[in-house]
Amino acid sequence: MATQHLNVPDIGGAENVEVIEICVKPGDKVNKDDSLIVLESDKASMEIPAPVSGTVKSIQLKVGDKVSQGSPMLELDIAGAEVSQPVEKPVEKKSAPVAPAAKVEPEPVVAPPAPTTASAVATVENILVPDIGTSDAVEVIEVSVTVGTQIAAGDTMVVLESDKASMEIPAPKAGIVRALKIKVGDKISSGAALLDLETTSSAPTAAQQTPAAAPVAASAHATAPSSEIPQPSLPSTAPSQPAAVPASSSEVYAGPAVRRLAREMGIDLTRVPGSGPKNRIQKDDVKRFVKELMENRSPARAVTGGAGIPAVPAIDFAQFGPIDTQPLTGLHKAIASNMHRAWLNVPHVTQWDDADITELESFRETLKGDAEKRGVKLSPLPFLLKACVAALKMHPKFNASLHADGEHIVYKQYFHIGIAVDTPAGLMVPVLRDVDKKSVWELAAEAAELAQKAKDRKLKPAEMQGGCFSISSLGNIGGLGFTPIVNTPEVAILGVSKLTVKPIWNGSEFVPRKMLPLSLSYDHRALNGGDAGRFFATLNQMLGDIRRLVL
Ligand code: CAO
Repeated sequence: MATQHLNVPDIGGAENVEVIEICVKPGDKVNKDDSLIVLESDKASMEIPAPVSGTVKSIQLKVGDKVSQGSPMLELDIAGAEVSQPVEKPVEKKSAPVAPAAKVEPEPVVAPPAPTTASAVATVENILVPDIGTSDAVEVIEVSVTVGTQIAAGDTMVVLESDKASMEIPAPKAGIVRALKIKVGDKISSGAALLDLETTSSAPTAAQQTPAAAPVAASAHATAPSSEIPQPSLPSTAPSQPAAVPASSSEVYAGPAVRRLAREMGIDLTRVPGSGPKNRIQKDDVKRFVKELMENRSPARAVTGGAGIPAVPAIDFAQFGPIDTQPLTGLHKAIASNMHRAWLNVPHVTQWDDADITELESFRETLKGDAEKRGVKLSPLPFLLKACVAALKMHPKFNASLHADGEHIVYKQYFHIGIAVDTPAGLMVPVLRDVDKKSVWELAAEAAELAQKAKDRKLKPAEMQGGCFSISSLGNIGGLGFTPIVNTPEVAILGVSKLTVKPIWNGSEFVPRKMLPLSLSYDHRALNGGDAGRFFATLNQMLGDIRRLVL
């Protein structure tokens, strides 16, 4: 048995940070990564995890103390073999933009190695994973450089995939890759070593020495990326949410050990009520939640109505024949979770109609030459976007969101429309901004560009947020119709199926008309059948005679 004196580790240069909670007392046995104390700066809270397992011998601080790196924390009796383990460093992150009020307790990461000493001519710098906006380890799905590659500042070094989306990590500066520290399939967090970069600068900058060690700065970067260090792009497949309810477990107030326990038990932390100070979720809360689930009681404060839903039994399909089981990608899981959330929270209704687009199609045909000259492909989609804006303007209830407080409805005075894009990685919904202010040509070009970016997994978070309404077009694929799921917190979505020529009675005879099958799903809390009928009437009028769009 040996005693290790633990001091407050590197907390990103923050000083005089308040101790808001001491999670242990003398005599407590702690496991590696169990929370020892919780600090709170004016920007965020951070948890200091135990670097090793042991027994708390004494505690050198109390709630309310102001501490900095190096302040004595506590003494831990530990097994001799573990004494040499380094103290792990806490990393705090910003809350996800969708839930600004939520607190984040990210996973700790091992303190990064010191960068190589600079030479007068060339410096080899150890480039670390910057703040990637999530506390969980994320998978390396692509290494975009090799040893010897000359890269420019901003070039993609690696592509990571979190449980939210994929993200590219850009080079902080130009240089030559001298060594790679990661490979495809590795799971890494902010602060992990990425690669060694030979640069021509005479000394590494402070920012490069500790990219993951400056939580306060990291928070600031979240809204205003540093011009010196390119920030990773973190596309979120989650549509923007009304504030107040944590949208994912990375946004709840819980420490690493609790998060690990929840992961092991398959528990969604957003559903677990926290009993600790400031509603922090503790291990006992997770265990209590599981017990309640097992006893088939409805756990308190469940966020959705999912708690009482009977589970689908796990089945060993191999008993029926050969199978091939593949892991779901993080993106796929995030998409599934968003769909599930929307499906559980939104009382859906879908209405159907056909729009007569015979004239629109003739007009589009006449534009083919122009389209070719402009290098743009003109499908019915940009016309649908314009017609939807006209309908949204006439029926503002469709350009709205229910407020999270359940007391208000928010009418938007901007017209951003999401388009569902079918990609090999799953369904993504980039958003075209200010559709009302753009021409059909501009919309055609922008939709094609965003769709391509989605397919290449190059969408940035901003390109997927802020939608007011969505269009999901399966027209080029086929099918008579479908019930799209509302992209909550939007209140309606238009499904578009394959155009067919139908015999339509014109009062004296049947004539062949090009009919576009439309399905309009909406949140029945915000809209009703009459609203949808009127919306369709406007939409079909616009699509039937697009000259009306200029009125
Ligand atoms: N009926 C018949 N043909 C249609 C059509 C329709 N409703 N909509 C488009 N087309 C035609 C286009 O005119 C184009 O024909 P040409 O090549 O002859 O010009 C062809 O289909 C291909 O169109 P496109 O896919 O390139 O372009 P788009 O603007 O129609 O769609 C995009 C773009 C990104 C929406 C689409 O590619 C896509 O990903 N759709 C799938 C969305 C999806 O999966 N939704 C399901 C969500 S619910 O799970």
